[in-house]
Amino acid sequence: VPGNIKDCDTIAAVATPAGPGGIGIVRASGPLVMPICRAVFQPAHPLKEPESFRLHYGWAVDPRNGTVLDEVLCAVMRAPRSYTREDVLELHCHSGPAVLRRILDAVLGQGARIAEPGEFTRRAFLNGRIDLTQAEAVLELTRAQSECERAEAVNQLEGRLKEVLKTVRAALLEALARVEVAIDFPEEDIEFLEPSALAADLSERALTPLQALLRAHAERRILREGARLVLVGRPNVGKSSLFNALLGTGRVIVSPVPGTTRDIVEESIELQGLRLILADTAGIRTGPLDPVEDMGITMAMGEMRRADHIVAIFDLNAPPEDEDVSFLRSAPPAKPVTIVLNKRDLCPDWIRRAGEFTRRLTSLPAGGDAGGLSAPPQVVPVSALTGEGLHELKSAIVAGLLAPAMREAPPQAFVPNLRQKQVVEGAVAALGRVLTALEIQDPPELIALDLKKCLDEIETVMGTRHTEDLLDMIFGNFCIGK
Ligand SMILES: Nc1nc2c(ncn2[C@@H]2O[C@H](COP(=O)(O)OP(=O)(O)OP(=O)(O)O)[C@@H](O)[C@H]2O)c(=O)[nH]1
Ligand SMILES: [Mg+2]
Repeated sequence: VPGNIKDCDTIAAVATPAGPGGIGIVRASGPLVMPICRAVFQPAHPLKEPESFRLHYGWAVDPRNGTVLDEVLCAVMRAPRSYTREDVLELHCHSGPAVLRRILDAVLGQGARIAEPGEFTRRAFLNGRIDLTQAEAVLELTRAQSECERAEAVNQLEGRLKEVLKTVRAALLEALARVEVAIDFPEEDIEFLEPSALAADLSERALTPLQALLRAHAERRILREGARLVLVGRPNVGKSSLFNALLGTGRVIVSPVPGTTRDIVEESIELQGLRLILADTAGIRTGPLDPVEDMGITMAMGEMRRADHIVAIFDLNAPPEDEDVSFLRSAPPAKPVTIVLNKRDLCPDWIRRAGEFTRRLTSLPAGGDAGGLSAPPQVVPVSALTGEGLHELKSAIVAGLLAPAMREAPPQAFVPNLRQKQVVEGAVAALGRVLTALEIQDPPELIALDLKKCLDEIETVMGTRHTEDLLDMIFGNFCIGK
């Protein structure tokens, strides 16, 4: 928040990296910039005052004794149309350590102080030229090593993330205003707090865009670091065989005995340029089991929660029973799943069979939040033994991990950074509670609490405050005095 005395100082720093180079820049920002410029810069052609946004040729001098320090170009950017929204001075000189030191020293001698790291950009934020996401983008731009990082940071600097958050914030403020009215006027029949309409609105205008941000973040991480893939299914369906087939080696034991695999075995592979860690697991079944197999099953369930993508394997020749899909219920909601129907070589009629199988799978009761099957997953019939269908499976896996846009043009719009992602997760969690509360018609006070929490998170990302805005919203949009 501006008002801090330190934010009124004139700051100065060398803006270019240390060491000999073509050009070095000394930059200053703040109220003393014009007098500093008059004292330190001696124009080659007499000027009353350097014009804003022009380069002026001349000399940098030490005002204390008139010593000429270097031949320079001087640029002045007058407030408020500058990087910091304050008066800004840039002296472009020859980049030598002694030159830069002397020019900076001359500027400091006129009443500026040395800038702290990032202070110019911080002022741009404090003075409202950019929001926090853009300030962070500047930092990311200066750090970007790859083309992908650069493109994402520029995207964020242009304000894409800010725009998304702004619309989400507007939706949250509107919802909060409606809820606050319901709190203030409980006796009135307020048609605008119609819970299901409000929930639908919030889900579309807030939850969906926030989830898209998180997905974009996950996809970027997958592009850079690779993804975890887990093979799960009932015993003997051919998980280990498929693991070996994808790897192209006989890495793990395959046998006709159900319950062969106990430990989790991991190997890394590359599919269409994507790095993947593939995990084979113990077949999941219930009933009296020996303790080692039981531990294996627990580990398999844990691996399902950890993985970025679940490959659920079935034996095409054994029609699925209720129990066969039950293991998918322990998958976290919305975790992407690919269904593999294995052993198609044993079934001459496998195309028709696969159709039946898919219909049966999707009609089985998936359970409350069996997120895995809530969106229709891709179904791929294969034979781990002969390798038929493996190519299709690989494509399906890659498609499941990355949205097509991401594969063709990797840097997708507005990918949040880690800090932003964590805060957005908090917002999504709070929003989830709001939607549940609306559904079960909790008192508006409770709903308001989580809405505010969600709003706080969004504003933490943007770096704004909301109390004034909220009041404006209530009085601006509703006819309270009625
Ligand atoms: N014909 C045929 N047999 C297969 C295929 N895939 C696996 N099998 C056989 O099915 C049996 C079980 O294979 P595994 O790969 O060990 O099965 P799993 O799912 O890892 O079994 P557990 O580790 O016990 O859970 C073995 O005898 C395999 O040779 C296939 O595509 N076609
Ligand atoms: Mg196995």
